Amino acid sequence: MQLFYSQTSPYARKCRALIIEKSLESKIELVEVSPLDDPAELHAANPLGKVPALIRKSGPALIDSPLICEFIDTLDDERWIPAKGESRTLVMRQQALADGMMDLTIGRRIEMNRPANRRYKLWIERWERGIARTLEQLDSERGQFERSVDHGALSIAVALSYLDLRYSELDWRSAHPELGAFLERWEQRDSLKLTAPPAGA
Ligand SMILES: N[C@@H](CCC(=O)N[C@@H](CS)C(=O)NCC(=O)O)C(=O)O
Repeated sequence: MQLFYSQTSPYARKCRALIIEKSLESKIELVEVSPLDDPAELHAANPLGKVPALIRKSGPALIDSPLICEFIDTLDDERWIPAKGESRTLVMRQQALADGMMDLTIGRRIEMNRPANRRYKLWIERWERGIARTLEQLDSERGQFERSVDHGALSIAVALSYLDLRYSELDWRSAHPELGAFLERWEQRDSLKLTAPPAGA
């Protein structure tokens, strides 16, 4: 199998980190692509032109990181996403909050990359408020995930780390020191160490 990824994509990082946590590196080859260069092999796997995308031995390629992670989790007997019940719902919800915060961070970043006089302040501020609210929410429900080692906690760690990469002006640790400590613990794991975006990315 092959996973198309880019080094800075937080969605792809979730998949790569999960592969490492589950020691599945020998089953999935990582193929680095640059989605903005429109590589034909990525478009063949994912018409949306986005990473991650997973080419399997048979069957259609999988797209969208929650689906890809769900599939990766079935490749061995160790469950990072609970199979059913409220624990599953909570992990999927944590992933949705994490992915949503990545979406907001990316939206903001695209806008910030425009020349200053062409940025749309309304959207930037809207996305920043969404990020602030999501951090508040995550902090308020920290007890549900801060000591967990599962896909929900992994997703949140990746999303927080992405704030540091793409919204580094935001001093989120001052308001949310326990979330900072949570990320620090995850950043000591190989899964996050080995998938960290390159310096200056
Ligand atoms: N919901 C998707 C989002 C994937 C996504 O937006 N990937 C970005 C990289 S961070 C991408 O490939 N963007 C290229 C583009 O939009 O053309 C997922 O969870 O996999």
